[in-house]
Amino acid sequence: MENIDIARIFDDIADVLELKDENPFRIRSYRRAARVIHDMPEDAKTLVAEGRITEVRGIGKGLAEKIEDIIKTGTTEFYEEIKQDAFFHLTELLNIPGIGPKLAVKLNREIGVETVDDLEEAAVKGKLNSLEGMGEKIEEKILKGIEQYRRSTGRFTIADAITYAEAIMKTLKAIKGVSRIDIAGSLRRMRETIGDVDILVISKSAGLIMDAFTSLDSVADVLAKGDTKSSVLLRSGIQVDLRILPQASYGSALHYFTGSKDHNVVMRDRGKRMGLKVSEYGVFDTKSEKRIAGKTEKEVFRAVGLPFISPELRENSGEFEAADRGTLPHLIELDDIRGDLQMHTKATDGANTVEEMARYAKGLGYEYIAITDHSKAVRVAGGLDDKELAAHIKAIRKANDKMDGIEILSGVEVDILKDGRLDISDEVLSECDVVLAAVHSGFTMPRDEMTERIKRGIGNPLVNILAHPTGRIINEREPYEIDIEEIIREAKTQHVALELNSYPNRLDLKDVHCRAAKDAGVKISTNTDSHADLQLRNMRYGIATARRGWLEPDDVINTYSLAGLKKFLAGRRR
Ligand code: DGT
Ligand code: CA
Ligand code: CA
Ligand code: ZN
Repeated sequence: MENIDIARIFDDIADVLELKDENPFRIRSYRRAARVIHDMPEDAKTLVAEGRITEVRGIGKGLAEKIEDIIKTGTTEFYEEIKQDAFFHLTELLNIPGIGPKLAVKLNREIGVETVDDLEEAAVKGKLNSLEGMGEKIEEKILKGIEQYRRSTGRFTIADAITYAEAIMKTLKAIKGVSRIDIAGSLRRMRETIGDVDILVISKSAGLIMDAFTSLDSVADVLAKGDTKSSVLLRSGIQVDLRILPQASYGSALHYFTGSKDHNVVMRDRGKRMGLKVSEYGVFDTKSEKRIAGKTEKEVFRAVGLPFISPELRENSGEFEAADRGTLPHLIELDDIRGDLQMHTKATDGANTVEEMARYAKGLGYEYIAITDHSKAVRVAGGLDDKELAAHIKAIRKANDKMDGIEILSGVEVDILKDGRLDISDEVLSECDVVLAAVHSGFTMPRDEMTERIKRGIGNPLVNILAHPTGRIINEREPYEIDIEEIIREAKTQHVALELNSYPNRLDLKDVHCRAAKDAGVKISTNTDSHADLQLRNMRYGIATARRGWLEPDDVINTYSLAGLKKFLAGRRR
């Protein structure tokens, strides 16, 4: 149960109540609950387990009880009732732009529409025009809405969003009269998934920019077009909002539209206590109504007595307290990274040779890499057995001898079998410079068993790093059930680093768990898990997540010099 799933339950309830035309206050309170849970920076599961759930703004005792119920049982009594309601089937229709609760009920009563597919069929067959009170071209509108809905369900990975955002920025930057352009919103905060992309611009030629923006090749649909704000839907299904802003308040707007909402609320309250009004238009003296700051973000922070807070930290998860105490972290940067410790080659399921990977890594300015192909249990990837790995290690050493300017460490991503044993012998593992261990099968094990399995796996003193510790694939596969706190404790005891797998649909460990690991004194290894040389560039997503996890260079072993790294690795093998 992720926060999104819990929020979904409250939203479903609100939908059904709305379809039934129930008390609007009741509907609104369910909607609000859904929003609060959806936007929470921390895992509801963790908050409940630690008894901190009522500390979240907007969660009182009543709501907290419902959330606990959902986490424990996956549902609530009322939700089960709601699911039996005849109207429950109609909630999907509400996702279609242009269909509200009244219309949904009408379509159901008069022509028996229950699902989006039914609706599509009715529209295609021209059954809607005959209904009373339907506007012109209703069928066309609804079909367009259905198409839009099907393309835009779910959030996008950060890599998808960045790819589109950067392309758009490049085009807009080239337009005359654009003096500044920035990404704001969740993408600037580098959240692991992105709802929509927010772009801010300073320019005197608004018309020109809006025309260019709404006629980009990648645009499928223009949702709104105005002088200061336009929104488009890209063919990929990603929505992009563009705002044109005046220079004098640009810093305030950039701060406001970067969010998060929770962070903004605290800024506003903080200002209020100082006799200031903080908004997207500037920081104003409440009495004189004079603007005292707004041109730059730094100015805005300074006006409320704060140093600049990095966007990745703006989740109201302790950044204000740390700023006041002067203990904000010196966040890790991509430039701090000296090597990459997980990648695959042609020996298993990679696309490139050892030499090719090394050459590309050298081009990125790295001092070292580790080649870590799969072991035999991962049959689909052509995993190596003892003998094959031993031969591969020899080949890696040979490549290392031949190549100047970068150290190629020999390694393996060894499988942790269901009983916690590793599927490569200690004899061969001890030939490796670095050993990553990981789970690749049996994902549905009960929590206790999975936790024990992994603890046993990393209990082997030859293991240095636990790879993709929770196994999730964003938008595809939930993490397996584990006691992550227990794993963090074990990693500390065993002197094992936890991986922050930087593959953009993994980002595993995720941000809050990176922070927990850091707090427990456990080191992180940011690796790309590349299966082709170009993927070595995915390190940026790992660094983004590391920053969201408050990590500093010293928390990440890939920032160490080769000697420092070797020392860390040797620490395990006494
Ligand atoms: P997303 O798009 O769901 O990934 O998340 P954001 O954070 O980009 O959210 P978005 O696009 O709805 O709005 C961008 C920022 O604008 C958001 O982070 C904070 C600010 N903002 C928008 N609406 C509100 C609001 O009602 N209250 C406050 N305080 N800030 C808001
Ligand atoms: Ca956004
Ligand atoms: Ca937006
Ligand atoms: Zn793996």
